[in-house]
Amino acid sequence: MNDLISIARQFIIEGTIVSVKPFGSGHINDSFLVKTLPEAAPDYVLQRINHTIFRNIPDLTDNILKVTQHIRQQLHASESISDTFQVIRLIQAHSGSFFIHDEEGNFWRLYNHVRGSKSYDIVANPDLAYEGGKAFGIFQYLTSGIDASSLHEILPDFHNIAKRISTFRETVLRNPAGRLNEVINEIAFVEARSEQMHAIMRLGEQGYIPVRVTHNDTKFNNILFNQDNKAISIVDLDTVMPGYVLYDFGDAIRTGSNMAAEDEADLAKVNIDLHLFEAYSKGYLGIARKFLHPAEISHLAFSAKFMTYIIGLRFLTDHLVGDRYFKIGFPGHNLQRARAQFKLLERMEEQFFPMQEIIRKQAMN
Ligand code: GN1
Ligand code: MG
Repeated sequence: MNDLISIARQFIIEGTIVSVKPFGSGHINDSFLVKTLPEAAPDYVLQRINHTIFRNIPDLTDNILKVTQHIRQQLHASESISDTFQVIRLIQAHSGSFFIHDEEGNFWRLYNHVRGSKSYDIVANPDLAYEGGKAFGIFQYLTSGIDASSLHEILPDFHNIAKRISTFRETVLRNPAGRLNEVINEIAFVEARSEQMHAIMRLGEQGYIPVRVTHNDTKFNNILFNQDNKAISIVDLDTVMPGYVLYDFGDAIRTGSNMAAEDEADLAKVNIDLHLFEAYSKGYLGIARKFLHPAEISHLAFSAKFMTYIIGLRFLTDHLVGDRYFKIGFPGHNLQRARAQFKLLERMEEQFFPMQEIIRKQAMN
């Protein structure tokens, strides 16, 4: 903890640090809540950035500064879209930089912690889902004035399904961790759907859907709520880069309409809740139908299937390579995650028609 305190002190903070504790449930970076006194001073979130995944920290930081500064300006503009929406702020270090590179080679950064905020790994009710949808609609609206091509592509091909599938197939052939025998059913599941899952990529290549500024990691727990359960901010901005909105919508549904955890072991609990789906879509489209293109709207329901597929595929691939990307809590965790995602996808397939109906209805309202 002393080390963490001394790292946090290298940033320009208010108050005196009283504790630093592990925070959140991310699979990539390490996050800590830095509490300070007096009460009036803000608390902070200290993060060790996973630099084997995020290899260019200056570019990453550039993107975050550009996006957060733009949103802040938009929120100050007279015709603001929301009274309660806030944007998180990167805290500058005494050195003048917005990150620290320590002697051990680690990269650190500090954000303000939004006072009184909380997040949800599982969405308890449609009101939260509605708020979450609205928050991502607002986020997309507020970033729409940024030229997407001015952002660095931090993780190239992040949602490139052709590349993800070819990496998967190559991994299956190599079988580097010797785990192939246990995933025969999952491989068949992936292969049976590989063709249809190219749809969004093709729409993009053919120019039917625009490249926009997108968040690319719209897990529901990246939405901050206040004590009244109003969504007030969006966090985890590492993957904000040029992309398709369909990825953002789909990932939010994958995590925000599933009644079970992302890694639920009891597959009977995994399901898409259509009430949550409708509420999220209503909140989102209430803002986004004003600027989405027809081909975007007509693929929203599909995007939920797509994102569930591609994340399941990434978990499965990581299991096959021996758990090198996602942090795991126990052996077999990535396989358990993959199985839960594939079960969720099956449930979405069963309920795809009502999902499409819901989108049609909410898009017209
Ligand atoms: C990772 O930051 P975190 O842990 O929420 C991953 C996402 C996945 C998610 C699955 C940079 O996100 O793409 O959807 O895990 N982020 C990166 O839970 O790979
Ligand atoms: Mg993330």
